[in-house]
Amino acid sequence: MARLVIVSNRVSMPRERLSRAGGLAVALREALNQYGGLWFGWSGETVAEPSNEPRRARQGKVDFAVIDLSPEEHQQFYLEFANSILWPLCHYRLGLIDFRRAAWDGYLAVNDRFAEVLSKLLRPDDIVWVHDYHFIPLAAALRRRGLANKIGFFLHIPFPAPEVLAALPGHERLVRDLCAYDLVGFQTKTDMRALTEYILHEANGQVGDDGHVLAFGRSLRVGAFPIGIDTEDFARLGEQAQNSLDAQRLRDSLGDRKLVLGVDRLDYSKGIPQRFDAFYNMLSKHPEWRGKVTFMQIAPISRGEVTQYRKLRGELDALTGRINGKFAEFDWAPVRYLNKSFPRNQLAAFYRIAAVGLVTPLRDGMNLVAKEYVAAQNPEDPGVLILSRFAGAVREMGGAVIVNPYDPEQVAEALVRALSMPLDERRQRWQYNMDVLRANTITHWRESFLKALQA
Ligand code: ADQ
Repeated sequence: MARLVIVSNRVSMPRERLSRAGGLAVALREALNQYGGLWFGWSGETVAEPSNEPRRARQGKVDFAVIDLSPEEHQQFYLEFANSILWPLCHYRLGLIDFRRAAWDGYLAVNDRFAEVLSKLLRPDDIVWVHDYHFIPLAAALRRRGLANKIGFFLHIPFPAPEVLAALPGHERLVRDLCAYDLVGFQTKTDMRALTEYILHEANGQVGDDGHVLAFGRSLRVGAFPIGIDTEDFARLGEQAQNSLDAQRLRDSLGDRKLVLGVDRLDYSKGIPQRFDAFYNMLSKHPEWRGKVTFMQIAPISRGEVTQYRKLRGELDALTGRINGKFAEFDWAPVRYLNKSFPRNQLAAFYRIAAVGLVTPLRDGMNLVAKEYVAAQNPEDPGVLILSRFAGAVREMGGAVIVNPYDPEQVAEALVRALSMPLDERRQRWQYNMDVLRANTITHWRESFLKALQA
């Protein structure tokens, strides 16, 4: 196939360890390693006068090109528009939106500058694959420069229903720019339908059964491409982890207590305070479980400069203290709360040991942790996945115990049920999920998106 060019906000250069939490970086590095091509994006650095001359590197078949942001660009584009406006909007949290026109202008201007730099790196037959909400207007900015390449876009987060999207000043422009892509991919059919509803009812466009869209004088395709994981790799990591030193230490520290595990970036979309509340509820209503179960929440700090994220940290610090203060015994602390990230093999050890994977986002594009948890289980004695009905992954993980994360009592009951579930049922549920994960891997995701883009 022609050269593949991937654009994402944060590019990890070859020597940088992929230690930052984030499904996107892991998924993309795996994709490019196989195809070869160019990865273009932000360096992660801010400098007073950023150059339009990208820094380059090469590793194997992959070229990297990154540019820096100015402090003002970083503020308006990244902290404000992307992470304090689009992120809460797409996660249905209108109350958290902090709209400023300067942020919107900054967002468009950064997209324009990225298009300017990228247009000089592109060859006419390159296939361009742009990732995520930071770059919705990028294709339109490239088209203004006369580029006719095939350009696809994948949105990793949910796409809001038209009524919600309409709260964003400038929503018409955003959707018009989105239609400058040739293919727009979503995690689920629900996200896809949210866009097609908008096209039909707000933009006077047309939508065919096959995802063909006519709008704003352009013709494009839309589709659902649920992202997967490297299933076999996680299964192998899980198996190897079984006998690792980390696994042994964790088991020793638990004694004969069962482990309930949560792993998330520290983000308000993940429903972590509600999850703590559910655990509190379970210990209150089911005293028989006191001293018999430990809840470990791993949540590395993310977007620490954004006010809402700082507030969340304070809230979780207090909740941890409250639960441990109320229920802990001299030889047992109910909650272990860790603000750090772990390498994949260590994470796999934790997944493998956990009797319950507690994944309860209030809204999530997909949620890869749910899938990783399933893949790392021991097939002979698998743990139970408890999954929010608002995670994209729920469409595929029919073997999970499905919950409403806003209902702490229901989640508490689900915990009791999962912790006491008979082996036969656990195996059946796990097998169902694992079959799905084996059929829809990260490779399958990448290939089906690129095939649709090339078609
Ligand atoms: P995220 O919101 O970052 O991704 P998620 O899909 O769960 O959420 O991916 C997180 C990734 O980071 C997983 O691979 C996980 O293993 C890793 N991770 C999380 N905590 C970690 C820790 N403490 N230590 C090490 N690794 C950790 C966005 C969207 C999701 C969508 C993905 C991919 O918000 O909905 O599933 O992109 O499209």
